[in-house]
Amino acid sequence: MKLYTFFRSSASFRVRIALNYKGIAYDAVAVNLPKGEQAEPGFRAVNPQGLVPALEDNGRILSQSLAIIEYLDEAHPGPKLLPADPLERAYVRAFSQLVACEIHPLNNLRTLKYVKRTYKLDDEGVNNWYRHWIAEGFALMEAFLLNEGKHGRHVLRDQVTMADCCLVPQVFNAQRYNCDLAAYPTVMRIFDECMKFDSFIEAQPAKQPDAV
Ligand SMILES: N[C@@H](CCC(=O)N[C@@H](CS)C(=O)NCC(=O)O)C(=O)O
Repeated sequence: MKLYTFFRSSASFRVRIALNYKGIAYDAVAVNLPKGEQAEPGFRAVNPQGLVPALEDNGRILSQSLAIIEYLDEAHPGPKLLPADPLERAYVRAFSQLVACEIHPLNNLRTLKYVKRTYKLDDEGVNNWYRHWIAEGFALMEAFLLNEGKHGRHVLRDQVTMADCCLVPQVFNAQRYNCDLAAYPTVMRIFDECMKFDSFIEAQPAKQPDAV
């Protein structure tokens, strides 16, 4: 199994956690995003979307982190990242999509580059954009957890699921931009619990071979 990844990519980080948690060995192939390697023909031949992560399993290429995690859960042994109960699966998917669809696209590299270039923002302007969407998104996550009342040490009670694989990288990203996360105590408690697991610790950006 081969994972095309970049150490700081939070979507790649989600899949690294899932692979580690399920005990699946993989080779990491680094795609340097700041250098633009995602747009080069070599990587476009792997994933025409020009996005990491991409996973190669038995010669087949998979894209999109949530689809990859669900595939790994369905096609490979190891502890389950999606619960069996349909309502609980919907809950885990809803939380995961809150991160992957409502927060991440507004703050990923190409979005930040576009707003910076088009609206002539300086670094402070870009940081304000970033922090605005983090504050909105984290408020949604915190409210979702409290309203649903299904969380425990993890998003779903005391069980590690795909939702935790999404929560942790998003917190890392927000911390990198010095966002104040004090207003989201439930999110942060779950983050702290997750970071007790080797599978999360080993997947973090600083531990990756391509980390600079
Ligand atoms: N929805 C996609 C998002 C993938 C994505 O945006 N990846 C970022 C890194 S986290 C990327 O490759 N960005 C390249 C770019 O913006 O040019 C997923 O969940 O896999």
